[in-house]
Amino acid sequence: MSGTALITGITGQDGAYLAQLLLEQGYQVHGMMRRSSTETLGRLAGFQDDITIHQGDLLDQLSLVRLLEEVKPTELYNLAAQSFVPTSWSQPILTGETTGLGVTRVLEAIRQVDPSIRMYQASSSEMFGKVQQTPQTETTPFYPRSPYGVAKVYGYWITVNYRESYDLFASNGILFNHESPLRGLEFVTRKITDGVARIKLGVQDKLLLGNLEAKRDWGFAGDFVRAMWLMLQTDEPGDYVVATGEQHSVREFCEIAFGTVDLNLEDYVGIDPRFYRPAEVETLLGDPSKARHELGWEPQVTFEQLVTMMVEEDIKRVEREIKLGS
Ligand code: NAP
Ligand code: G4F
Repeated sequence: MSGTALITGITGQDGAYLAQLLLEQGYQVHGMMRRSSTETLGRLAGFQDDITIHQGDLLDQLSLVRLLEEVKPTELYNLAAQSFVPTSWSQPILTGETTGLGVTRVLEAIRQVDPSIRMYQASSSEMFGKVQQTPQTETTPFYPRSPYGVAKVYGYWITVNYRESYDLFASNGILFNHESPLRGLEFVTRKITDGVARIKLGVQDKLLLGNLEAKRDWGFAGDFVRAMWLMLQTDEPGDYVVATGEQHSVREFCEIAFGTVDLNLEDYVGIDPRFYRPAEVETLLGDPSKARHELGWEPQVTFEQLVTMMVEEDIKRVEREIKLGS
């Protein structure tokens, strides 16, 4: 018998992939979204009617308590966050309130309403920041490099603390970067694939980026949400690194993306210092051995397949936009 799942951050990239996976597993899926004056459910197109959407906000404790009382979830996936690293320097307090303290609000709501709810916390490889060892594992010390990373470290430890203090089933997924055609346009991978599509179709001339030498361990979001679900099906809660174990630079991502449409990045990519960060995470590489052995998790989509999939989907979307505009 599958249960009832509540996803905070249902309107985001991971919310959409996770909701689809849980529906396939037979769950009743509920999603929390914050009030907005514009439509934010676009990523749920095609299966939105199968999900029950509720309003709520990580900044509002009462809304979380009410939601848990109403939905009575067996599993809660806390994906909501201010998740864009550069914004965490321009809005550090909002980021701390949402991405950090928001986790305590969710844990407190669980404690108050039903301590048997299993909780997944969306922790991040950004916590490793200025990396203290390579590859990074569950025991690598954290050294965050942005207000976002600092807030995620708080969210990680408050999850561990509530597990140890109150015996909650609360697990952290330390997820490395994961991307898809549903990725927000401000993140570097999607900015590149959207730029490549626009340049190929003649509606953009240049693509301006920041640090091309930064290295990330990039995977496919559809693979990574499977690890989130597996973490809540174990006998005991725990913390897991989820990564591909393979690293590429932003430059390499660009080379493959432009290569997919027979263009050279040198002809189109420019550097704009506005996209450099006050403190950079230069390199991230995860060791997912624990997730492989204890969860049986393996990524299915390769780096090249991911880049190609994103470029192809952006080309289709930009073509549709051009048609609609003409
Ligand atoms: P995303 O696309 O930016 O989605 C974030 C979600 O949080 C959106 O649904 C957003 O709602 C919601 N949200 C923001 N502030 C909120 C608030 N105050 N109350 C309620 N909801 C709020 O992020 P993602 O890529 O899906 O990532 C999901 C989670 O995993 C995040 O916690 C992120 O930090 C973490 N993570 C992501 C990665 C990655 O590579 N993608 C890696 C490690 C960890 P709106 O639509 O209204 O903005
Ligand atoms: O795509 P990004 O903005 O992702 P970042 O900062 O690694 O954070 C993402 O992954 C984290 C997991 O490690 C998540 F926790 C977080 O929520 C988010 O999903 O930037 C990746 C790299 C950076 O080193 C950045 O300096 O790309 C470099 N970069 C170079 N030019 C750029 C650009 N990043 C962006 N966003 N835009 C550029 O023009």
